[in-house]
Amino acid sequence: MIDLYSVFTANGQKIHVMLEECGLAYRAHAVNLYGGAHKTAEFRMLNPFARVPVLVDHGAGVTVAETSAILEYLADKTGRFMPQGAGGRAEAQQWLSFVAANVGPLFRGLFKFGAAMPDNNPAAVKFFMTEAEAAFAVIDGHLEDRAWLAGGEYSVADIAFYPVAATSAKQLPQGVAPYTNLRRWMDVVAARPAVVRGMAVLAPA
Ligand SMILES: N[C@@H](CCC(=O)N[C@@H](CS)C(=O)NCC(=O)O)C(=O)O
Repeated sequence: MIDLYSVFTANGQKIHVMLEECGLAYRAHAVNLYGGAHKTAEFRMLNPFARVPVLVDHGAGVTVAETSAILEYLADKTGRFMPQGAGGRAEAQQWLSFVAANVGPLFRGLFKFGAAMPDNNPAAVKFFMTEAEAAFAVIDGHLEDRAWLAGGEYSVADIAFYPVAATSAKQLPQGVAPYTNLRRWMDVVAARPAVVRGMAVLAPA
């Protein structure tokens, strides 16, 4: 059995979608971030970085945090959603890293300085917004002549980016409206039954 400690945000949704795509049995536990549940000594035993999501695979004796590491772990475990050739695999890891290490933190900054502290630091908001829009423009351009982000197939790279486009991008003034190729790709990903199920996991009642 797999236990997933998570929240209803893009970072959580990446893993919810992957688990649903892989058809793995799991229990999703909502972590009360506002109550500081992730800062306890008990939680830091699972993830020293005090962040969600964290996955505990009891059968394998594995505990893993960081969305890109969790996605790669599940891809290795199931043999799914990671292109098999060296080139395709490297490409998937490149886009996975770009989303987790670059795009994700931009939206974290935008939330912290924008939604969480409105009008407190307009320069910071402008910086994070401009960078996030530039990242979306890069991904939109990349999708101009391809159906998927990497390796010519649906992969962990698409699974990592879809929740960011569907959820986090709402923080941008125009959302995903300016990005035609991205919206075409989103429509295809959104129609997958596992994506529909995964995006709804831990949704507030
Ligand atoms: N780099 C991490 C980011 C995870 C992250 O920022 N999670 C947020 C929730 S979406 C969190 O735990 N925030 C708690 C905090 O910042 O104290 C990953 O990819 O897993």
